[in-house]
Amino acid sequence: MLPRSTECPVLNCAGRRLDLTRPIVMGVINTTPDSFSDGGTLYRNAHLDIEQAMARARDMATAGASILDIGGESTRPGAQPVSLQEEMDRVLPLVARIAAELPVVISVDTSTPELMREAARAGAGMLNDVRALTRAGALEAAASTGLPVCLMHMQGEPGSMQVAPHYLDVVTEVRDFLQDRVAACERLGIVREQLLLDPGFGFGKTVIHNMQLLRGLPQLAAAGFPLVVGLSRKSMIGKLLGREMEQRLPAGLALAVMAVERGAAIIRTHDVAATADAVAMWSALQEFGEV
Ligand code: 8Y4
Repeated sequence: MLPRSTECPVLNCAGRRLDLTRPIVMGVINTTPDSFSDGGTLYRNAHLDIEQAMARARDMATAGASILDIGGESTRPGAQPVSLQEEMDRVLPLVARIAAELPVVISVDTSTPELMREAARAGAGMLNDVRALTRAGALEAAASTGLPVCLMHMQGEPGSMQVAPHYLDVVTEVRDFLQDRVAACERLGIVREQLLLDPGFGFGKTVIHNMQLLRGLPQLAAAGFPLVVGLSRKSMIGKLLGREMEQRLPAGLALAVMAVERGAAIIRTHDVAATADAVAMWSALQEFGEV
């Protein structure tokens, strides 16, 4: 079995330590109106929204999430672009509340340099960028925070990425892209020990590409960086098994265990309690074999 990461099993997340000796769970807290609150009705109440998100965050922390990932931009195809102010207003109050109240590492899902800086000030412990710090100023902003960064692979842009994904060899291309982004980070002074990598399941990938990436995960893990994997509820499950969104949990758990078996360090999921148990069962068997 491959190690979760060859070295440095502990990340420094703004003073909170993240032990990656065993695989851990990152819970998804979405603040976008189309996936949170009551379906984006015209009348929205910021106070109620934040209390609802806090209740979700508390539940996830109790259920075993070590990290909570907070995003204010929807990356689903066809989603409305979000202004900087709106993204800040959605994310920052929640970061501050969670930092004050819950013993978790807060990851901020953003590609926006200004939000990276402000989120770090508000108490974020990690940055998660689906654009791998490719936006103007993002490398500099991330470097200035000193926080660990998850670099994710995406082919194209959210609006059009699923139109015609194409690769000659998806595993090699994803690995080479991420390697280039690691080099770009290092040039700006972000040390390797603070970097995590993610193949970006579903981001400009067909079901076949996703399957090839999951089977090829050990080749990505071999680079020695902790791997973040997000497969929970994604359309791959719908397409392969014909399951609607509400019926994707069992397959999501299977995928989580398969990812961990192939070297994933962090599982990003909407279903924290079930995923934490699935991953803990994997760790129990793993440690049984080690003694
Ligand atoms: C159903 C459920 C359908 C979820 C689509 C989705 C990842 C990520 C997202 C990921 C990292 C999503 C922000 C897409 N996915 N960040 N973010 N890795 N690091 N879609 O796989 O969850 S959002």
